Amino acid sequence: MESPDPSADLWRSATRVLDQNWTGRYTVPSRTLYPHQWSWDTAFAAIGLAYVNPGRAWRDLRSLFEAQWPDGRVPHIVFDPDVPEDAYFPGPRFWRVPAYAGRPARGSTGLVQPPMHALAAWEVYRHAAAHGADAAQQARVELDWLYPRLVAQQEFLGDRRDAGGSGLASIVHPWESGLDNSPAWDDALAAVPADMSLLDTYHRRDLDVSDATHRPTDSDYARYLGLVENYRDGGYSDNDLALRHPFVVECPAFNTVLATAELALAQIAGVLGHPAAHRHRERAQGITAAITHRLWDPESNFFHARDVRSGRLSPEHVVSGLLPLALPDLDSRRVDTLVAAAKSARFGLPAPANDRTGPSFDPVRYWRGPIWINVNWLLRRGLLVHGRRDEADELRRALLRLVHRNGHYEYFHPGDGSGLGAPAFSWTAALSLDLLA
Ligand code: 2M8
Repeated sequence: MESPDPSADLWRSATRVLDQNWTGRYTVPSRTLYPHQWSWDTAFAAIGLAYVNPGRAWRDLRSLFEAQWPDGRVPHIVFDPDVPEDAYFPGPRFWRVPAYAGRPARGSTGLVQPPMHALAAWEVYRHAAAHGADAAQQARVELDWLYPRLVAQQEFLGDRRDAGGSGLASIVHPWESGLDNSPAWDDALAAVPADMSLLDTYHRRDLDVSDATHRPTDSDYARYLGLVENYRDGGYSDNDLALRHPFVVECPAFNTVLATAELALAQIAGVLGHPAAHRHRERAQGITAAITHRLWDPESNFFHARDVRSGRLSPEHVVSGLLPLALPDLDSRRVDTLVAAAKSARFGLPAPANDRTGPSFDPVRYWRGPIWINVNWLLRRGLLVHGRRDEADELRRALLRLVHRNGHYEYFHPGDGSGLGAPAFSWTAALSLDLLA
């Protein structure tokens, strides 16, 4: 039987999950599977913490940005020195990140993830006053500390990572997308050698704690490791990426987040009295234009990932192709087309990670079929940005129902809604708080 006040119930359980996953310095995505700090998970956690504990939201963001590299990149994982090497694979030793002056004690990877942090910082700031004058004052101080670091993060992605010279940031590894084994990468990954012997030397820790049918396959992992080795052995340099690295891809979701970050930075610059607000808005417009120009396929009427090396668009229809809906400057024809696609038999709201009608759809395998709360949260933002209030509210209610009935799981079965992956997952809990508020 459902509780008489499902919202209060959900609020309490979400807060509990965030409390349990707080280490004292940052929030882990999940105690079982991901025992370190992940980049975009930190941003989503902060969006929820904004309602219940803004001090912790700021601490979380600070912990992550304290590990920012001098070139501006914010690592996709910041390792906890107190967690044993074998608690997560690939752990700190595998990455061999070069030492540099001032590097904090915590090691990191050399990859990035979608830059959700400017939006998160803006959201925490926006809600700070509701927690009193001290919280409002702290928010201002934290924004001031974060702003130049957020700008450096954007500059790294916009300059060093513009491997296609198109005004878009490229990812050099599927892990950078956050949508790890999405079919969007299948075509580009086919050109990456899968050295299966790499797996003889390492132990896939993820398979000790989760069901192998839910996780990326061994041949995916062989390619993932080979890609890290190549990038790592080149000193994590981004020079001539398209010539030196076998996986260089422009993702519509990653670049949508990049543009959204510029818009959040414009707001932050306004509050801080920096003259750069206009420049941030111009950058967002430039990225929007490049996404439309480079990643829209007029044949399929959809956004697809582009392989910079081959120049080809991925043929797959996956949820990342819906996310440009979150761009305020997207033209109304594409907005209508995307909303129709989201509601069509391919997806349906809440949207699964992959086209339900396509051959690569797998309802349990991670980013190849299940429903994820964070991408649906972004989709809902897109619906709101374009004034689709009814659809946005319907999606909000469906997401809350899903989590309330099944728990704060990492992802959900797109058929029966059952919870899959890690239980007590931070971004599911955090974004539930935002959806409830
Ligand atoms: C998943 O990715 C990690 C690698 O970064 C993994 O599979 O081990 C993805 O779902 C990613 O989006 C997420 O940030 C991370 C931690 O929740 O897990």
